[in-house]
Amino acid sequence: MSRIVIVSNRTPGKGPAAGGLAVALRKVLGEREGFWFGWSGKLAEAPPPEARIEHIDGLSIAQIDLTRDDHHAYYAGFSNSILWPSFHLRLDLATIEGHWYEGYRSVNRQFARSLLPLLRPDDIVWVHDYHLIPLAAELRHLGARNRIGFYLHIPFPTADALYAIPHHEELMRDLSRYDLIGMQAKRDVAAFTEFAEHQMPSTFGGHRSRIIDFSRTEVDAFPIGSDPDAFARLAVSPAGTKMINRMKRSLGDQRLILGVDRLDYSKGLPQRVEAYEKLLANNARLRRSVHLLQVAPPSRDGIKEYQETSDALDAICGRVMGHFAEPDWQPLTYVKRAYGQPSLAGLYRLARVGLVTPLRDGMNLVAHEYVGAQNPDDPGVLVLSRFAGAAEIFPEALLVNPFDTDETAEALRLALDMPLEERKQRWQALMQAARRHNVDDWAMGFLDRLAPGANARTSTTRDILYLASVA
Ligand code: ADQ
Repeated sequence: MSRIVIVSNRTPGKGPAAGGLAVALRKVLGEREGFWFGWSGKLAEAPPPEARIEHIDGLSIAQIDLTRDDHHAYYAGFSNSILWPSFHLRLDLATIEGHWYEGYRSVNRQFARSLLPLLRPDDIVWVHDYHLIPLAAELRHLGARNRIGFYLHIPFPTADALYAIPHHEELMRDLSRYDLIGMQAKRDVAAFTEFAEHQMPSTFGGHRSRIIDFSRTEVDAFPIGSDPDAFARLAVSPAGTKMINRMKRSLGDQRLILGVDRLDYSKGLPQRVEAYEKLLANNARLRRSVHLLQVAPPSRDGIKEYQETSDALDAICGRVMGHFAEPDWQPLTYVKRAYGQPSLAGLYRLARVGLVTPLRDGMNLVAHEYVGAQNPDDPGVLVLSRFAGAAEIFPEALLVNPFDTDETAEALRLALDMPLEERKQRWQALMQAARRHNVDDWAMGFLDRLAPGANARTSTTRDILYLASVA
């Protein structure tokens, strides 16, 4: 059976994997021969010529170091100050420095050069996310003939936002060197197809650029999910229960509204707190009976726009506290640290409302995890942005426009007032959808499509299901 090679910006570290994605991909490598390739997290004077191979927690991991300059241009620069904001339609937050592209390409070239000697001809290569768009082209340039797939974890931009990215044409040409491109949602596939079918000439006229040929590249939506039943178990585990009891003691009768995010401008955090402010302003009866807990540890804090988002969030939390807090009641708590999955699961289970309102998001796994952790006899309500990929999976959530803070405030009120019967009905539909889109099937589904027949486990399961339904 062919080996699977997973390539991502960072390789997984020691100890328990933090997210469902890392767990699922570890599982893929646990069931199949193969290895994980990526940046080691270390900065070096000069990039080492060969990858270091280590065996960590039963996984084979091949890693390379990067120089400080290359890493800065590739990661904080082109990936996170140009691609991330543009793909999230925040051109106002993009910073464009021309030389970053060279660093981005150079790191992709280094990845290709170090990976190629490790590849066997029938290895299946699965590349993850916007940091590594050029990797297939660089590998092919060096002679790789393997099946290579790419999964984009973030949304695909609209054509206008794409045209604002320097070298977008080369990047799209790079994408055409993959055999399979997986996107989170149908809306992303539609945006990609729109570009592929109506390609515009490049900015400076004179020569008309060559049309990119996508005829050998398959593109489809493979919505990622979590492991909802694992979250259900975690929520009642000793650590989950400990968190629930701790929170119950401090909340008393107040109902909990919960937000859990990385601190990122795409997550709509200031708008979310503003919606909560409107909820309290419009519904005096709810004061003292609700509490908003926002968990948002900083991320990418070397980038100016992230610091600004953090300041904006501090300011609006302060404003809501100043306006509504009383000596014996606080309307909200804002925690800037990350929690382990068991504690998160406990928080999810206790929350009457899961408030997931990104301005734009590839999927949003917090929505999936919140659904998984609910108590079937007394489930909470998911208030979800219609601009998260998760909105395609969870139509039974209360879907809101996160830019419209009046609408989000009203959805919060509806969620808090929702009768038990309706909560149960909505949650049952949500849980079914979360199970249907679980992360194991996501990984197997992608690999099945990338290399049909190479994935013995799923093919067999499918055949058996098919035979059972025929019988
Ligand atoms: P992220 O933008 O990081 O991921 P998301 O899907 O919301 O976003 O979260 C990923 C994981 O981080 C979840 O498992 C969650 O539990 C964890 N997490 C988030 N906030 C946390 C906190 N405060 N403390 C502890 N853990 C926290 C990108 C895309 C998403 C896409 C994922 C997976 O931006 O749209 O869903 O990849 O494809």
